[in-house]
Amino acid sequence: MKKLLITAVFASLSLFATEKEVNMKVNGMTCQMCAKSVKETLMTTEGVKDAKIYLKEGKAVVKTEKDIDMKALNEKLKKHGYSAELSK
Ligand SMILES: [Cu+2]
Repeated sequence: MKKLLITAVFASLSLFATEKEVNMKVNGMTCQMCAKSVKETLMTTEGVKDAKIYLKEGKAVVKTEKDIDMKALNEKLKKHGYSAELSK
């Protein structure tokens, strides 16, 4: 039982270690539908765990477990008229 607990703690620690938050500037969003579309595109991108879209600010905060392939992401976004770049 104790061993199981330790294993669980280590598993959650390594999860924290690999997960990070990335800020992106998103261009081209004008309404709620845009935000939804960008979110869906991000959520189907490899490594992305969660994405929060800020329509007014034109940005996205993305939880990811690996570096995002921005080129591949932009190719998908471009089809819908958006683009994204890493900020800060
Ligand atoms: Cu829109």
